[in-house]
Amino acid sequence: MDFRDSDTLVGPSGADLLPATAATAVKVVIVGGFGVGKTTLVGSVSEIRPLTTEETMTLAGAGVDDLAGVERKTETTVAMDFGRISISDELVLYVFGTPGQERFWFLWNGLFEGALGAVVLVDTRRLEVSFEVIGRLEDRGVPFVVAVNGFPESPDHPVEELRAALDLPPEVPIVACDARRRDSCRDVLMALMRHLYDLAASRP
Ligand SMILES: Nc1nc2c(ncn2[C@@H]2O[C@H](COP(=O)(O)OP(=O)(O)O)[C@@H](O)[C@H]2O)c(=O)[nH]1
Ligand SMILES: [Mg+2]
Repeated sequence: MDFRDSDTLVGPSGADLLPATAATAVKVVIVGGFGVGKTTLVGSVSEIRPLTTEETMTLAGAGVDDLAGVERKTETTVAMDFGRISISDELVLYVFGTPGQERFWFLWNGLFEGALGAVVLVDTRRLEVSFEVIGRLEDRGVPFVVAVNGFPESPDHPVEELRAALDLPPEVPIVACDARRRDSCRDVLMALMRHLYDLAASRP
C-alpha cells in the first residue's frame, strides 16, 4: 500500500501500515480551538449522518467561551462529533471531533485511546488556541497534521511562518483546507494517513 503517490489507496491490505486489527477501521481525532470548524469538518466528510452533540450556547457560556472572531457562532460542541468515511474497500476511518477548551480536557483520555493520529484544525486569526492542543498531542506522542481552515477574514501566512509560529518540527505536515468541502476534508485525512505511513516507514 502506498499513500504517497496516489489519492486512492492501492494494494492488498493496510497491514504494512497498521496493526492487523486496525486494517479495516482506523480511529482519528480532530482537535482544535473553539469555532475552528471541527464539527463542520466531521459533517463534511462523514458518509453517515454525523453524531454531534451541538448545544445552543446559553448564558452559561458567556465569558467562558471566547467568541472573539466567531461572533456568529450560536452552537458549541459539548462533548464530541463522530463520523465515518471509507477511504477504500480495506480502510474505514472513524473520525472523532473533540473540543479544545480547557474544561473538556477530561474527555481526551478516553477519546485518544486507540487513536492512530490527529488533525489539528487551526484558524489563523486565533493561532494561540492551538498551542495548548498541540502541546497535549506532543505530550501524548500522538502523530498529527495541521490543517488550516480558511475563513474569509483569516490572514494568509506562508507555511513556514505558520510552522515557526506554532513551533512545529519540519516533518509535521501543514495543509490548507475548507472544512465545508468534502473533498478538501478528505484530502486532510489522506495527508494524515500519508504522514502515519511515513512515520511507520522511517522507524527502524
Ligand atoms: N468561511 C468558512 N466558515 C466556516 C468554515 N468551517 C466552519 N465554518 C463556520 O465557522 C463556524 C464554526 O464552525 P464549527 O464547525 O461549529 O466549529 P467547532 O467549534 O470547531 O466545531 C460555523 O458557523 C461554520 O459554519 C470554513 O472553512 N470557512
Ligand atoms: Mg463543534
